[in-house]
Amino acid sequence: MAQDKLQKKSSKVVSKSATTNSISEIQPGNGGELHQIGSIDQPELTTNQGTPIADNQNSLKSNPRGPTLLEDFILREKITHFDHERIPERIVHARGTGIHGFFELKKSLKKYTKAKILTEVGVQTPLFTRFSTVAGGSGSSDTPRDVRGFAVKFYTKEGNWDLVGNNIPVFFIQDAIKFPDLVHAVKMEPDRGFPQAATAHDTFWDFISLTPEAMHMVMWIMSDRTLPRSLRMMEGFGIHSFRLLNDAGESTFVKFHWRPKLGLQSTIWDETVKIAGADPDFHRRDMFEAISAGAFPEWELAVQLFTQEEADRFPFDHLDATKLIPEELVPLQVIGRMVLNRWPDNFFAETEQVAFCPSHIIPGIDFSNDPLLQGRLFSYLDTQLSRLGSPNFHQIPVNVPKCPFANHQRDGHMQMAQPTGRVAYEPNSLSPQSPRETPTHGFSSVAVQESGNKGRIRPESFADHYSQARQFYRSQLAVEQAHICAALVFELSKVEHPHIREAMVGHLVHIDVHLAQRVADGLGLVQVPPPPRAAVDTKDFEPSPALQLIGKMKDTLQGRVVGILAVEGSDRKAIDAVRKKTVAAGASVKIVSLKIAAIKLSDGSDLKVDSQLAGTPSVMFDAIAVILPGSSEKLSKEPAALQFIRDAYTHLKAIAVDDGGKVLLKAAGIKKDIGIIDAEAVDDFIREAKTRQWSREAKV
Ligand code: HDE
Repeated sequence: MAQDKLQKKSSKVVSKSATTNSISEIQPGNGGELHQIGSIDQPELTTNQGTPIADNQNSLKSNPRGPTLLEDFILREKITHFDHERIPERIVHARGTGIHGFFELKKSLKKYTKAKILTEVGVQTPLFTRFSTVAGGSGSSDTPRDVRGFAVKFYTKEGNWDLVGNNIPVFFIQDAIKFPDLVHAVKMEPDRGFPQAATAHDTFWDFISLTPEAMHMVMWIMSDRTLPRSLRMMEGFGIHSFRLLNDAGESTFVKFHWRPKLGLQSTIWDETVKIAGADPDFHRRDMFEAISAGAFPEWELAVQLFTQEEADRFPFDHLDATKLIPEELVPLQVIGRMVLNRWPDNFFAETEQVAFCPSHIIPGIDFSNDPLLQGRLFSYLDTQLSRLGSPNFHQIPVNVPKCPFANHQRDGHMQMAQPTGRVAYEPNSLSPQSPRETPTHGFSSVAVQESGNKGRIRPESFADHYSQARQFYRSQLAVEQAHICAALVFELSKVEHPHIREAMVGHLVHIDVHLAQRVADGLGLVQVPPPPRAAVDTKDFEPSPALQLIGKMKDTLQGRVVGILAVEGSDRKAIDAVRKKTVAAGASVKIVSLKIAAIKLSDGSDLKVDSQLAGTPSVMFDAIAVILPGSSEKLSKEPAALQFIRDAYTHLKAIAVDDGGKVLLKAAGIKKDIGIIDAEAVDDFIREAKTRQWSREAKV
């Protein structure tokens, strides 16, 4: 009888028991627990076959305390589906964050390409971008020292174009055949299952020390480029040379660059390590909050264009992915912008199932002979087949082209299309409406002649492994060089085998003897080990300031977060002044206090608290203000408060303090210093908050 009542009401009612675990409340007979939800027309809960479900709380048993019956198809369907919910995670780049957006062309490349996305100025092309770390599993933290993936799927009028890049313009290896070894070396060691998402272990450095071509990339990954402050503050690079093809079939080489509007910013190592503990989702949350607040991140798309003749004169081979083309040699031309403005509806459906393939390309763009790119053209399609389980992965909504598409491919696992008619082949005479080739504007490859002997041969032009590594290192500011040295010492200190440490320092000698000496000192080596034999002499290229990171930090508070530490009795006026001006300057502000409940300020008004101090270290902020009542001695004994201000100081952040804040500053043993500002001087605070106090670093 109660069951009947439930079924009758099922389209308009919800069982209160859905939110409770109390057995008495979830008995199906407990009809009194049901209630109407106003006028909301709620859909019926059904099985996947559409059968309405009367009870989603109890499995079917032979008696109330008896065994569960095999005939309970509702239970079995639900649990079976659940058991199969996980798909294999990506072998690399498993941890990622995806966002929808658009690309808008500002400058036509019509002279070079027929691709509409690069010729139709002002047109907005929808896209989906996924940022990722490389080494960690999908549940790993956002902030290990790691390269970041920067993959963009453009849904163009002429098909999907995937530009699958990284936040570093070069790669570890020159030939795709070495990729499985590289990845096996960097991933957790197979016998022990650790470390997760870290390069600081023996197998990684063993492989690297035996792979001289990786040395340029090593300089990049040991720099703060691998510690981004935000996904919104990273550059992106297509890495390989691609080709643009115009209507006449002429080809021009191109390298793609993404440049963030917010400028570049990184964290520093000690800060990064603490962020991983305080908020493993630091980057995903930052992006989610920015998109939710309407602060849509934006990047410029820039290209480097060059001809075969120009390439022939470069002092390196542009087909070698361990080399970049300095901006000083081939300047960047900005051609458009990408704006990310819509968070996915569902993480799994979109971010997890998006399938990037460098082979997803459109007429007017073509591949170069870079052997790393050539290998990737095979790998990604193969990986999607294994990961998503079917050649029909293009039918998953996030992967579906937004232009018409039609062919005679049929069937396969999880086929969603239902084609009609008897014709599934081409050419045919039976179905005049069926899809046909379009030689006029269909995809065509560049017509170049290839010659030479077949063989497994590395070209001589790929032999210089150290010159660009040296150029990178020597282009860095002193602070940046110090960070590279410290990172190498940290990483190699985690290596158990001394011969690997020594071999690595040997390579550094080729890059820069002072660098090698500093790292050798840091590792406690008695002398700098001899360098390995190099195939060619290392060249002294001109330093390229464009390779710096700190130099690309923008003088802005946009995208930054200021934390204000306040307690009961803190001064309302001081808090309001800091908050108002920093928000006006573009920052977001969060109030941190001892408890999460609202606090009463000096004037008796209430202040909403955003985060609790013990769970919110200052690493969550770019700058802090400490506004405390004069009598804040008690807080000065609070370890979390002391750590809050000490870390902000050590991490070279601007700190604004009122008189009460000064008491905490003193208790933390911090003396007056650059970047420590009177809370009343908000403009000074804002100026200092836009940067880090690099000159403080030597002291801390
Ligand atoms: Fe990838 N890479 N990769 N890679 N890669 C994958 O494809 C591979 C390389 C990059 O957000 C996999 O869908 C080979 C360079 C990004 O979904 C796999 C080689 C660059 C992403 C694969 C490389 C990248 C991947 C794993 C050497 C920068 C994440 C899952 C020839 C230009 C895309 C997947 C996303 C993902 C293979 C080298 C970037 C296994 C064989 C160089 C951003 O197919």
